[in-house]
Amino acid sequence: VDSLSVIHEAILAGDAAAAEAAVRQALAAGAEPQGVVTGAISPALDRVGQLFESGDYFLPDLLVSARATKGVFDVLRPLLARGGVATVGRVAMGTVRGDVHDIGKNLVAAMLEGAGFEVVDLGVDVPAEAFVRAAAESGANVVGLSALLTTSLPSMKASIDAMTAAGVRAGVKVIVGGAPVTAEFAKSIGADGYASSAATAVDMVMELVGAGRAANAGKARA
Ligand code: B12
Repeated sequence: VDSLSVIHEAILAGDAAAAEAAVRQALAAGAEPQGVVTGAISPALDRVGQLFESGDYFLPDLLVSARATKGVFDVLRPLLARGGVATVGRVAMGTVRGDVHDIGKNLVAAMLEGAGFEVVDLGVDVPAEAFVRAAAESGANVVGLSALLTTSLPSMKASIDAMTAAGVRAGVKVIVGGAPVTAEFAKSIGADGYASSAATAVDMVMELVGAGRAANAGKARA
């Protein structure tokens, strides 16, 4: 539909007002909230990521696109929750202690919300104890840790160790990500899952919470 490409372009351009207006217009014209996510927001975020990696987009571009996405999700969130998109699980996500990078974490959170997950945002510079509390008390079945600094990788390990020490580790799946994180590192600190991008993160979480759902989600996105 045409309104979807308007949303797509507005997110690429980082035009929050235009993105929000286009979403309201699409909804008024009868678009499904979930369709807006899969048809416009996800592809736009994928494109923003590609443009950043290729050096065509810079930090300010990333920030304004992230902000536009946030605004759009503020409009969609209540509709996604109500509109029959079954909650497939609850994910508590945070950037580990010592690290304030949150663009990647927020993209992953946005994609998970789009796929029907409830996301509890723990914020940035999150101490190990806060991850422990989230695992114990938030009702999350998945806890996500993000790190963008090599110097904050030890905080990632410390957070998982603290969950184990507190006896809450076995009750949740722990996923990790961020530029300096590798599959090997993830394994070495005892994480259940690792993904290098927001799109693969959704597939991975789907798989962790139940294989049948992963198949359905694959169809929804195709
Ligand atoms: C934006 C940015 C900042 C912004 C952050 C703004 C914000 N709100 O996030 C600001 C300006 C604040 C900043 C500050 C600093 N930064 Co900085 N920053 C970056 C930059 C340019 C982009 C990061 C980014 O957003 N990438 C885009 C997102 C979409 O990608 P991503 O985060 O990797 O996320 C994707 C995946 O990794 C994955 N993912 C991410 N999290 C998770 C979590 C889970 C669970 C899963 C499954 C997946 C997943 O999915 C995401 C989407 O695809 C990088 C350089 C670069 N090119 O990466 C440097 C960079 C990360 N920063 C760096 C540094 C050194 C700093 C500072 C220390 C600078 C300073 N001297 O003050 C401070 C640190 C402050 C702190 N304590 O954290 C270094 C880190 C070097 C290192 N290896 O340790 C980098 C690599 C720059 C460089 N080349 O030197 N930075």
